Parts: sequence; structure tokens; C-alpha cells
Amino acid sequence: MTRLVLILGDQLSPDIAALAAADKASDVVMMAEVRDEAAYVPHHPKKIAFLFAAMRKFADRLRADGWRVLYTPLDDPDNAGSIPAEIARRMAETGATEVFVTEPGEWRLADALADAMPTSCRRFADTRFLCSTDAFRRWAEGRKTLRMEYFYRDMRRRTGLLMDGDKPLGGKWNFDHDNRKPAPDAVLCDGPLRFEPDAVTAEVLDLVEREFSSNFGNLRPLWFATDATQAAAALHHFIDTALPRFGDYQDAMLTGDRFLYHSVLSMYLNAGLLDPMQICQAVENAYLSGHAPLNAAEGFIRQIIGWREYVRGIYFLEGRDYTRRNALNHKRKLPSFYWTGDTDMACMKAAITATRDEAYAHHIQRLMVTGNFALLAGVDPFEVHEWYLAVYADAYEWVEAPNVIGMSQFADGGIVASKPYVSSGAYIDRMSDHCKGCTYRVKHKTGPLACPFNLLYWHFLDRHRDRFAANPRMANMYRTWDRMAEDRRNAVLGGADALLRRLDAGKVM
Ligand code: FAD
Ligand code: DLZ
Repeated sequence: MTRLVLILGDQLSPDIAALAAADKASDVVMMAEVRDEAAYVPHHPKKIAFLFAAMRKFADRLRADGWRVLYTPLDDPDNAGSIPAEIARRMAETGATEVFVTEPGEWRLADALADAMPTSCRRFADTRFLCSTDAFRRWAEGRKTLRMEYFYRDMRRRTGLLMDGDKPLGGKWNFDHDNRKPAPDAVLCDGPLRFEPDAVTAEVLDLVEREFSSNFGNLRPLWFATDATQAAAALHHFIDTALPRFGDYQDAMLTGDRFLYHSVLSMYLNAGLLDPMQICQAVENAYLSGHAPLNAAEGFIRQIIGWREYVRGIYFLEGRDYTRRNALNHKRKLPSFYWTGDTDMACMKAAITATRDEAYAHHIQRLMVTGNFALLAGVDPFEVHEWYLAVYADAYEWVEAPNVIGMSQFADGGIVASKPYVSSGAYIDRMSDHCKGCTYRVKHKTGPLACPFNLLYWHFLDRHRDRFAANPRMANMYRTWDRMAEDRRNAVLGGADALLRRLDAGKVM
């Protein structure tokens, strides 16, 4: 009896659960480039090209490994347009009566499969994560708060990474305090490893150019790794050249350097080209061999076994309505410059143009620039969520939504973040070189050239006083605000209101 084995675009791992359970001799693998997946948000063309090229090369790898693979390119005239419809077509074609599916990373697709195939679909948990959704549920049960730090400590104990028996190496779980150096004058590495498009990728680039040229983002040059061998080379390049300074400059931003010491590995990891434990062990070895300091290795490993696993746990724990949460009742439309980069704010311009060119921006740009602005301005978190889901090559809802709805927009009411990640321009000035070349003046708190982050920061605190004034982590901010002279406070609020009106009118700002 033939069974179909579905491999989705972000399931490109040779040991993916559905494949591990299948029989090479009789089962058939199916993969499909479909309009529905490519268009449920207007994905960045680089993201689509990366995934299609990686899917095609993964299909070739499976064939070389002896699997029978049915692969549907986007422009196949028989392409049925969606994953469930492609499954139905392939079932009819092969006579298969059962489909093996590794759980998708989004409720949307999981539900579509369940609706389309209530009986013929056998589901397998995605074992590429270090903490299963059940294990996360058990961890969360009965806890008053679900803070990442405690989850992370459990993960350190469970994985044994950077442990000395039951104690953390170096005597501390977390070296975050050492990881907040402002932007360096020069970056001593030349960024992520880049690859020339091979024949498969070149063909995909032409396809994506034809089909998705109106989507936001530059398709070329596409320099991403598109298979596991290249992704492993990118990992080792990162460890050799950038990891030692990753910790120190994790929060820094530079106008002339889009990557600093970041790994730029998330898209490979999330698509299945790299394995989280493989990455963490390589980073741990770099520390043990004396190549990288502990604050770098610990900081990096925390992102993977801590934040990455934690946000996935939150996404599946919180359920389908998570992306619709709006605890602060924010209703503003996403400003149109998020789709153009056409703004006088130097930090926003740098983050959005990096996003347009690379389908990438690093964490602090996502959190403290574009995310911070949207939160301060009161943008509808669902609109913010859809933007992030579309524009980054590493974005799938399981990882994007808790970062946007939870960490960045506080729309889940404080499940992920204990206080909103808001800051005035002073933070951006401290951590970057953006303010030096900005039209606005970061030192101006009021007036026509006042940094919009300054005006909106106080406006945010003022309008959400009822919710946040009692939060001990925000008491200082409210004390500072309350100490300001009343006429100055009124000038700030008036300036912010005027700015928000300009924003609503679609004016360049
Ligand atoms: P590095 O800085 O080198 O970090 C190493 C790795 O740690 C990353 O590759 C990533 O796998 C992991 N990591 C770090 N922080 C997080 C985090 N908060 N959540 C999950 N994994 C993390 N990450 C995504 O993978 N997809 C997204 O769609 C996504 N959306 C985000 C939206 C917002 C508003 C914010 C604040 C963060 C988002 N992140 C997302 C997390 C983080 O910004 C990216 O993982 C990181 O910027 C990817 O670049 P990098 O590989 O150079 O990461
Ligand atoms: C993101 C994406 C895109 C753009 N295209 C496809 C596709 O054509 N075929 C496919 O199998 N997967 C694609 N993906 C990834 C899926 O959207 C992803 O598997 C789900 O969102 C679940 O994480």
C-alpha cells in the first residue's frame, strides 16, 4: 500500500518525523510550490526564492537517497494551488489512501489539513525542536508567569549545554549584562557567508521575478545558502569570524553594517537546513576550545534553546486566537513607509531598507526600531504581525507571532514580556550611529525637529498610565514624566498628537 509523505517548505530535514516513519520502498514523497502558501501574506521575493530553491534541492537530495519524489513547481499547469488540493491530486494519481504529515508550524495550515483530510492524514510531532509542545505545556502548567529565563534554565539542565554538573558554567545562567555594548566604530568581520546562485536557484529566481515582482523587497542579489551543506558552511563561517564578538555587540546598530556580529542563520534553522543542537554544540565547542568567550557562547545558546524554543511553546500553548490579541486596544493602520522605507527617521530607514534589500534585519532593529515605533504609535498589532510575517526570510507564524504580538507589541497583555519594550530616541542613540545623520534631533524633546521616538514615548506612557503605572519595572519612567513641568508635558503630548495626525494623513515623516 502506497502512502504519501508530505514535506513542507520549512521541513527540509532528512530526519523529519513523517519521513522517518515512512518506507522508502513503497511510499512516495510529495512536495509542492503552491500559490496559497506563497500568497497568504505578500512574502518578500527573497524568502520565496530561498524556500523554492531549497525545496527543489532537497527533493533532489531525497531522490539521490532512493526516495520517489513527486514535486510540483509553481508553474506546473496541473498545480492545484494549495497544499490540501495538491495532496488530493497526488492521492488520486498514486492511489495512496494515507498521508504522513509532520505537524506544520502554523495553525492556519494545520487546520486546513485537518479540515480537508479528517481521516486519511497521520500526523507526527515535529521532533526537530528540543522541547515538544507537550513538554512545554507541562512546564507552563500551574505557573503564575511564563518567563523565558526559568524555561531557559530548565533547557540548559535538560540539554547539558554549558553545564558543570548541575551548575551553569561560569557560575551564572545569564551573561546578558555583558552583552549591551554600544555600536563599535568598525566591525571586524565581513558578514555572513554568501553563495552564488547555482542552476537550480537561477531558475527559481526567474520564476519568482515573473510571479512576485510586485511584492515588497529586492529579489536580487540572492546570496543565501540553499542546501544543508552550504548552511553548515555558513554556520562555521559565523563561528570562525563573528561569534567571539556576538555577545558584546548583540544590541548594537550601525548604519553601514546590516549584520554586525549576528549569525544570519535563522532562515536556515527554521527551514530545516540546520539543526538547533548541531548549532549549539558547535558554539559550545568554540567556547570550550577557547575560541569564543562565555558571554558570547551563552548569549547565543540562550537565543536558540531559550528564546526560540520558548516562543514556539507559547504559540502552540496560547492557541489560534493569539495573533488577534490586542491588549492595548491599538487601532492605527501600519504607516505606509513600512513598505517603502520612505521616512526621514534614520533608524527606521536603515531597518526598513535592510529589510527590503536582505529580507533580514537583526533583533534589535526588529524590536527597538520598527517594533518600538509601531507600539509607541499605537498600530494595530495584527497589521504589525502581518508585516513581520511577510518581510523576513525566517518568518513563520510559530516564531514570528510570539515575538511580534507578545515581545514587541505587548498585545498578549504580558505573557511574553513583563513590560513593554518601549524606548525614547536616547536608547537608539546610545546603541547606534543612526541619530548623527538623522533629520530629527534626538536631544530635542519638543519642537518641529524633536525625535518622533521622544514624543511618542511619553505619549505612550501617558495614554497607558492605568495599565503600567503600578508596574515596578516602569516606576522610574513614570516618576520622570511626573517630575516634568506641566507646560512641558503638554508640549510633548501636543507634539505627539500632531505627529500622529501627520502619520494618519500619510505624510512623510
Ligand atoms: P542571531 O542574533 O545571530 O541569533 C541567533 C539565533 O537565535 C537566531 O538565528 C534565531 O534562530 C535565534 N533567536 C534569537 N532571538 C530569537 C527570538 N526572539 N525568537 C526566536 N529565535 C530567536 N526570529 C525568527 O526566526 N523568525 C521571525 O519571524 C522573527 N520575527 C521577529 C519579530 C520581532 C518583532 C522580533 C523582536 C524578533 C523576531 N525574531 C524572529 C527573533 C530574532 O530577531 C531573529 O531570530 C534574529 O534576528 C535572526 O537573525 P540571526 O539569525 O542573525 O540571529
Ligand atoms: C513560506 C512558504 C512559501 C512561501 N511557499 C511554500 C510552498 O509553496 N510550499 C510549501 O510546502 N511551503 C511553503 N512555505 C512554507 C509554509 O508556509 C509553512 O510550511 C507553513 O507556514 C507552516 O510553517
